[in-house]
Amino acid sequence: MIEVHHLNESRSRRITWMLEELGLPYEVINYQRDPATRLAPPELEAVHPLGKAPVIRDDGQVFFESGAIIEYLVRRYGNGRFAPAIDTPDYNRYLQFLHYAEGSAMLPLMLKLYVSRLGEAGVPLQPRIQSELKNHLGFLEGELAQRDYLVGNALSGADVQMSFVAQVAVRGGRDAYPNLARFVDMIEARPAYQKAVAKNGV
Ligand SMILES: N[C@@H](CCC(=O)N[C@@H](CS)C(=O)NCC(=O)O)C(=O)O
Repeated sequence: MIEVHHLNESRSRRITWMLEELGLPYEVINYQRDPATRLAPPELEAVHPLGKAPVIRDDGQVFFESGAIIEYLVRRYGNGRFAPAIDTPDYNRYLQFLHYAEGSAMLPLMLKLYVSRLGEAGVPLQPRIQSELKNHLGFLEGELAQRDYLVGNALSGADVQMSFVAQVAVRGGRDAYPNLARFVDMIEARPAYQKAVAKNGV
């Protein structure tokens, strides 16, 4: 059975959700963040060299990185679902969003989080962070203007991977990005998402 190493309030909710969408059985090993530092407990270092989540074990192999895990699960267990046919323009768009989430979109969101902790000392960085946020979130808002899903007409692994970006983005306010907010509502209304959260938390 697939083993998921899940940290509370983290990106690993994408993996439990993906597994529920796929209808696969899985076992969750839970870790709790330190309430003060928000860091993962040191036990995660037993399965991830950097002590981060998510991590999965399948067929005896342990590996990490959400995008790689989602791509693997869809390829191995999707039976044609949750990804476009390979060698199509949509497949390349699917890869684009699988990589864009952590490769580009998360950076300004994380910078905003960390720099806000600096108080006055962080003020000089704010204009650049805000302009990058506007750039990325404006791009996504436009991408979702005419469509419900980022690729094609059905949920794909790319939507699952981008869900964390969208959730963090709209946490700061729904009004500026109504299409992103609608995307988050669509995700959170899915029975598989609700099942994953009910079983394992966010
Ligand atoms: N790009 C990685 C990010 C992994 C990551 O930073 N996970 C966070 C949770 S959202 C974590 O484990 N934080 C705890 C810590 O850094 O101690 C992925 O998508 O898997």
